[in-house]
Amino acid sequence: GIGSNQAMDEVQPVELIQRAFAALALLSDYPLLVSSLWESTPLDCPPGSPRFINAVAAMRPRQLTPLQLLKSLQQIEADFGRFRGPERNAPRTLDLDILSFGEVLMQDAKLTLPHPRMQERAFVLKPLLEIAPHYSIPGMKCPADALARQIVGQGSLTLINFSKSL
Ligand code: A4P
Ligand code: MG
Repeated sequence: GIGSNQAMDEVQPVELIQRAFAALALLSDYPLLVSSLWESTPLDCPPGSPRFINAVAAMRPRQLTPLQLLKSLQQIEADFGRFRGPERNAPRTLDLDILSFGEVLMQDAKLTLPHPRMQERAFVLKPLLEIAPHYSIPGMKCPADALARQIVGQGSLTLINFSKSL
């Protein structure tokens, strides 16, 4: 799960996410599958936070364990100027979350799988369903498309239409 709502130097979130796709592709030994880019209303963020660009990618990680993958993702976030301050959900140049890792279920200090809030977030489920229409969250009976239909009141979530700028 990929999110950005802050530019890095002059590079805007849409461009950062496209660059993040390229960085993730290097971690995958199978071609990276990517969703569209979606613009979303910030959820549970400090007042006045900029709108987000969100996307989802699917990969077959070269890293053998979820914790090794997390470390690689955090290295990419750092390379993209991610700063972690004290404020929760503060604007960020790049956030890379592991939504699920195969069928792995785990909960430890560094990593919870599947991602504990993914099932309640349209900005995660909508892009995810583009690339995996029949996906079910590991450990959950209800398919992700049914979960997505139940979500209301998260502001707007709009597909970014690149053809406008061609
Ligand atoms: N961590 C535990 N499980 C995972 C996982 N599955 N994937 C730990 C990645 N990290 C995981 O993450 C904090 C710690 O979570 C990490 O050190 C890792 O060990 P972080 O990247 O520093 O901060 P975060 O992602 O902001 O924290 P958190 O609590 O995961 O935030 P959320 O719940 O993901 O919310 N609104 C819109 N529209 N779009 C967004 O993308 N994102 C958030 C972040 C809030 N509102 C949003 C969006
Ligand atoms: Mg994160």
